[in-house]
Amino acid sequence: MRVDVVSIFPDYLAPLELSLLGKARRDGILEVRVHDLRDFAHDRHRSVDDSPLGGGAGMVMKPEPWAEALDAVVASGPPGRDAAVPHLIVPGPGGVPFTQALARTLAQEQWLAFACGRYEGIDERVYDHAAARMPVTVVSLGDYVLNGGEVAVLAMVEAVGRLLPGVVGNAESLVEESHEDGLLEYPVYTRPASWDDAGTVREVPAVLLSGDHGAIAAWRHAQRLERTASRRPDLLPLSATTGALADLDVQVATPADAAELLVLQRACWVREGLAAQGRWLVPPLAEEHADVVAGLHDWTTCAVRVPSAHASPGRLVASVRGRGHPGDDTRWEVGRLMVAPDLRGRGLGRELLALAESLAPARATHVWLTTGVLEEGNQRFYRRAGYRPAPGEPTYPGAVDLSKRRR
Ligand code: JEH
Repeated sequence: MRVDVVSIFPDYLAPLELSLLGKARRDGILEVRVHDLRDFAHDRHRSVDDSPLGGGAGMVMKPEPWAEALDAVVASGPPGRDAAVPHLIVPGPGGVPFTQALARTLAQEQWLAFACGRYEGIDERVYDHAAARMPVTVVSLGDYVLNGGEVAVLAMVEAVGRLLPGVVGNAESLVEESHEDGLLEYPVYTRPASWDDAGTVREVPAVLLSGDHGAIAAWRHAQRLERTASRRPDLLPLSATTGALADLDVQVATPADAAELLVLQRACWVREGLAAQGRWLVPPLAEEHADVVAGLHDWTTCAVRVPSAHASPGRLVASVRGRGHPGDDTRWEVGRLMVAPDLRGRGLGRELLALAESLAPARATHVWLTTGVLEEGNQRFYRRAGYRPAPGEPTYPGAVDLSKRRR
């Protein structure tokens, strides 16, 4: 791939000589040419900026040097009737967001050119001049304000460059990335397993030393769900919902939620407990606070609250939890689906069930749950959601196990 960069600070692009990209350049995978915009300014002061017409703060980049510089880049292309032109990327705070998907698209191009603006930006007519000669895309690195396009170009060339065949040595790394499911990464560790950090002993989670590959995969998946919920709730399918959940606050539950979860689960299961008439134990009723806390460690639990206008959290009104079945993570288990009595009949249960199903890892082949043998309403609800009786003995006396194939 060929990359041309035009800037008034060519030295800003020096890091492109380093590390993986530097190696790619030496290996002939990537050819980077950096041009000084001032070489195309011909007045005595080689000026590239002027005050904005119509008034306003700051300065604007003049059109003539830009037009000449971009024409020179185009003219420097491979000779011949192909008349190849670069795809021009102009970093700007008002551009289309730069994403991994855009990086993948740009990695398919033979030739990219980047125009690094400064000041308040580039005279708008330069975009028209360029667009008459080549494809032009204004791209933003993110919703914050930089002083110019150079830092954005460093980021974009690095993100695109590492996708070129032969740049990232470990082909596996890129394959794994392309299997992305939109969740954040799990935390990683290396030796020593027990690290004496100046008196504080910091341990690697024991599961990673267990040799139990199923348990490790389940733990990593749960970590990914937790991180995504706390750092990037926008990525979780749950926050994208437009239905009953949309107005509510969905988070991965922590031990601070345990007391409220216990109260809600007792309220939600008491009818089932009365119907059992002591013939069997209903686990959600038998649990104490410590059991709920323990459950939060073994399961990924979603706590649903009504939003609160104040600093204090809103009331806990619903919950559901999911986990890979210990020893068999092709089975995604869902449970403890509960909705506060005053919020029933709004489809919240159905949405929470779908949410819990969506948290399953890609390798899960079926979703599995259990409900009370006397709870005909619940059984109908799950049947409508696609669940059918699971073969084999029920997990508990008084329970029916249901299962559904995934997608
Ligand atoms: C910034 C190229 C060339 C600064 C402010 C304004 C914002 C409201 N993600 C990115 N942030 N900034 C840039 C970028 C990318 N890619 C970027 C650039 C240039 C890229 C000059 N500048 C500096 C600059 C105007 N403000 C934009 N507004 C929404 C916060 C206020 C006005 C223009 C140019």
